[in-house]
Amino acid sequence: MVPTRMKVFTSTLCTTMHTPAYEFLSGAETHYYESPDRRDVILKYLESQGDAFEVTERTEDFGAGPIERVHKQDFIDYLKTAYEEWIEEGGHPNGVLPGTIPHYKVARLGKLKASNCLAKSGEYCFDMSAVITKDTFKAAWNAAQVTLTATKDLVRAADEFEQSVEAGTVTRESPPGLYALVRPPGHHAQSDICGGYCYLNNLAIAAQWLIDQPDLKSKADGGPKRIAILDIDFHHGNGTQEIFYTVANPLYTSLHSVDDYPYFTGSDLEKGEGEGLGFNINVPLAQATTNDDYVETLDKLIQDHVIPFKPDYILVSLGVDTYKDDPIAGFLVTSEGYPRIGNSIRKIGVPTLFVQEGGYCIEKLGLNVGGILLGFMGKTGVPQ
Ligand code: Q9C
Ligand code: ZN
Repeated sequence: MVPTRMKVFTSTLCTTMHTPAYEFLSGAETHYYESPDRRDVILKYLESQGDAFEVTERTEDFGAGPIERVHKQDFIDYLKTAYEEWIEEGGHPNGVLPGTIPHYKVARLGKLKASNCLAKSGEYCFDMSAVITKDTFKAAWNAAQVTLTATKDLVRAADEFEQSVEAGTVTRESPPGLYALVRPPGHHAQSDICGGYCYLNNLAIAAQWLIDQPDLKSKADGGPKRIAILDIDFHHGNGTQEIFYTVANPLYTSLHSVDDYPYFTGSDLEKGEGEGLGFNINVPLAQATTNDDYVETLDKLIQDHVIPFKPDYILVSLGVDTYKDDPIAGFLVTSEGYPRIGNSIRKIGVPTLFVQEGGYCIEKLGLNVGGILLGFMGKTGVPQ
């Protein structure tokens, strides 16, 4: 049986509830780029592709446990109560936005702890793009739950795939893929700090949940399932890197731009620490990187690092802010490039979950996300 349809997990409980009114870009006030229309245009495109995608709003409740495995309790509590405290303290209703961040040059000698929300907003956020509105926490929470729901289905799909391969009805060249269409995104969220439009790290929560399942054993060594993360968002996933920096599973790999946001992480010298040494692979690419260079570098990363790791599952941080006309980014990948990227990931031959991260060119967002997913499903040619 060849899997010809891809399941899409989404929910308006995450995608429509978080709507900050504005952000600042290079000092200018602008609309909030990480907006609910992003989900609408992606869904519209997927639904225009015959029956290639099967969209489900069914979401299971995994509770707090899997989130608390990745994020610190004081940070989760802060996200939950910040907006209410902010308003009580006279903060603007647009939402919580830090004014004072404890920069390391200041905090080095400082002995004070954050006592109110104005201070906590700086303690728990590293930039000005992660506004906390009334329902931001609920949206982020539900995004994690949707991602976990998709992850549980990944386990089922992978088992089914394994049986089909053994029965000879399918080859390893056609691995199953699933897609979590969620927002807010996650890969900039660290264990106890938000930023970069991200609050809870959906993909990291999913990866840790897979590793924690006692009955899931790796094919390679009989230990916990082995997870390889492929972060193809334009920006470095500082959050995912931090969360898994000292462990050997999951493997974190990222292709991202040099000299761009979040500026202070993403060097190839960041290789992991302790048991995690060698399991954090950053591949910075030049600004204005094109399709050929991107795909060539991705293929090399897969050959040199992902395949030797012997992953049981691939989790992709799916950003298409690599697109040539993205309003906040600087690569030159075109819509013809995305099916090629999807195809390169397919060739790993491992069950894969795609989790939505960035991508802000609203006109081409559906086409570009769809291009990666269709490319993964083995469809060739330029998608319309
Ligand atoms: N000049 C994601 O793509 N502002 N986050 C950057 C660039 C924040 C991006 C300003 C960008 C966050 C998930
Ligand atoms: Zn991004």
